[in-house]
Amino acid sequence: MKARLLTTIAFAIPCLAFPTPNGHEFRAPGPFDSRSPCPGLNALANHGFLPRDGKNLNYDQINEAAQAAYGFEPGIYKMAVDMVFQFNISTTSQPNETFNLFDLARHDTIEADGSITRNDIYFGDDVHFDATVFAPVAKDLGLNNYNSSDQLVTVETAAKATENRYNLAMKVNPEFNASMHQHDTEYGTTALYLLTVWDEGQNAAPKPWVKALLAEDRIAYAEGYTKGQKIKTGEQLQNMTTAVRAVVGWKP
Ligand code: HEM
Ligand SMILES: *[C@@H]1O[C@H](CO)[C@@H](O)[C@H](O)[C@H]1NC(C)=O
Ligand SMILES: *[C@@H]1O[C@H](CO)[C@@H](O)[C@H](O)[C@H]1NC(C)=O
Ligand SMILES: *[C@@H]1O[C@H](CO)[C@@H](O)[C@H](O)[C@H]1NC(C)=O
Ligand SMILES: *[C@@H]1O[C@H](CO)[C@@H](O)[C@H](O)[C@H]1NC(C)=O
Ligand SMILES: CC(=O)N[C@H]1CO[C@H](CO)[C@@H](O)[C@@H]1O
Repeated sequence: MKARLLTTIAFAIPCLAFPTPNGHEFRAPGPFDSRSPCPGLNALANHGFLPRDGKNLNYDQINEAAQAAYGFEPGIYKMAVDMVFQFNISTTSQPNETFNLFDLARHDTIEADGSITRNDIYFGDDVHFDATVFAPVAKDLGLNNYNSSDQLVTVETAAKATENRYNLAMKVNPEFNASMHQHDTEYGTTALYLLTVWDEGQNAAPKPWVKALLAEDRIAYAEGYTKGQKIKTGEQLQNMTTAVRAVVGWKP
């Protein structure tokens, strides 16, 4: 209840929001900084939880940043980082140890078609935020023009928004890839953003927090974001993924 009140006040009066942690103010990337198709990692670099240049990142840095900024349990991103090395997509001088954020844009490795904030590689750019791609998603999520009694993204809303995006991508992209790997990750990244900006007290994701992460690669400290009291676990992420998939009747 207290958390809810504080969050509500923080929405209304941004200067009362929880302060941005020291040294972790938002700074947009410069022309020589490396960024990825992943809003979660880009935001960590934009806030200095990862090196702001986004280069030569190793597993320990990712692991620590995900704990410090988002409150994830240790080890939760080991498999994701291992995939980078298994796919041989690193372009650093130590390609089995480190990678640059831009390396993650290599299509049909971890990067897949039907992202909710990026376009498909078929249209030329799968790495930068794409306002045209995101507009219908934002509309489905109700991220714009909402009132004070309608401030939360639910699992149901999020699942349907992603489903609509997949359907649209399949319709407009003649080379839409429905590879096995892609199918495995479907709706998983939706669960990931929900859990990252989940508000325990309200049992949903505040719209301004969702919008900052997805549309600006930014952590919504100015809008009252906190990582919460409880550590976010792999089991929770698994359950969230199951819940998102259940809404749309996704079958493996
Ligand atoms: C630290 C916590 C993380 C969060 C909150 C996060 C969040 C997300 C989200 C929400 C998306 C979907 C974006 C969209 O559909 O437009 C995404 C995509 C992606 N993430 Fe992350 N992520 C995290 C960590 C990682 C890690 C550790 C890796 C690999 C080293 C990774 C690699 C990717 C890649 C390659 C994509 C693009 C997939 C696609 O094409 O949609 N992410 N991430
Ligand atoms: C990556 O490189 C390793 C070693 O060179 C090789 O065994 C592996 O098959 C490669 N993986 C892919 C996906 O190409
Ligand atoms: C990377 O690891 C693979 C085995 O996983 C090995 O074959 C390859 O030589 C290593 N590459 C470098 C540059 O260390
Ligand atoms: C707030 O928005 C919701 C959803 O658009 C709507 O159902 C509700 O009537 C609105 N409430 C107020 C007080 O305007
Ligand atoms: C995850 O779901 C399982 C099966 O429904 C349940 O037993 C478990 O308590 C859930 N875990 C969390 C952390 O919610
Ligand atoms: C497996 C597969 O179909 N891969 C294709 C995905 O789409 C790109 C371009 O859109 C093609 O180059 C791949 O061959």
